[in-house]
Amino acid sequence: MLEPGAGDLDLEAAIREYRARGFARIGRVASDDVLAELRSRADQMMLGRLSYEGLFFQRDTESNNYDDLEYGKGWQGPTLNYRKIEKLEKDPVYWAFLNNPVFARVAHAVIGNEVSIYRAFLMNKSSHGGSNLPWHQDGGRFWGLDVPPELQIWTALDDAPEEAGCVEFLPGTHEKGLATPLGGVVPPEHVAARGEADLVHVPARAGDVLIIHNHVWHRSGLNRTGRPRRAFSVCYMNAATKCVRKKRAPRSFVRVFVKPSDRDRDRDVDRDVDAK
Ligand SMILES: O=C(O)CCC(=O)C(=O)O
Repeated sequence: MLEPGAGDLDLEAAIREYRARGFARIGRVASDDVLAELRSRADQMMLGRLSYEGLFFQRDTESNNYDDLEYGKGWQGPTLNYRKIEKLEKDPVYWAFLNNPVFARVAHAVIGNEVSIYRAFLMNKSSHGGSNLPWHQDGGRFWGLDVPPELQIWTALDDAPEEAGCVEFLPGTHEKGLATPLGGVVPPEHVAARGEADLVHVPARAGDVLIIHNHVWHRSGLNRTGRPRRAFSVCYMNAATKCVRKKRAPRSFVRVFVKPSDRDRDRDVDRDVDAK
């Protein structure tokens, strides 16, 4: 599943950079075989040939304009022009990849021993161009969590050069926390006040991995290559993080990096509790 040598990447240096700037490259982690499998599974899901209960889809616009996106419509029939698929942890190959030992080392170093995921999703900019994702932060009131998560691990499934809409960052913007309590898109007046002179484009090759602080201002433009530009992004957090939403039943979050022997132990404890 992993690129030969992925186990030797200098993760400590990357984590230092992520802490200072809000993002860092960790290098090439995914092998060609797993990339091909992840791409194929994403396409099969979009086309409705592979499906899991509870997958979340968002179709992209025909106008390539982020403001025209529609919400809450789910899967709208077979097309490769979906922008997002969430809940990819339901797929065994995505699940195995997001549990890989390189990501485990990063997550344990940043978060601690007990880790869960908030979300695991595909960000797709289809061959039609996708849409322009504005400066945003990944957190805020809509996330409904008692403690804001700080670690996302992003993997390029295709090459993502600048013309494909690579991810762009404003370094250091994670340090001041959320621009607004709501989170999400950073209001243009905040961007104007800070300035964009030090904007960093981070082009990537398929298999490259970035670590991204949830609060760093990041965005991505249109895909002008005529080929899909897909990426897999996972938000990891401390397993003690609780959902505080009130309108619906609180979410529970799946634990990751759990050794099979620990799962057996947890099951034994459950059985023990059930028996009492
Ligand atoms: O892939 C992209 O264009 C952006 C992804 C992103 O915003 C994220 O992973 O948080």
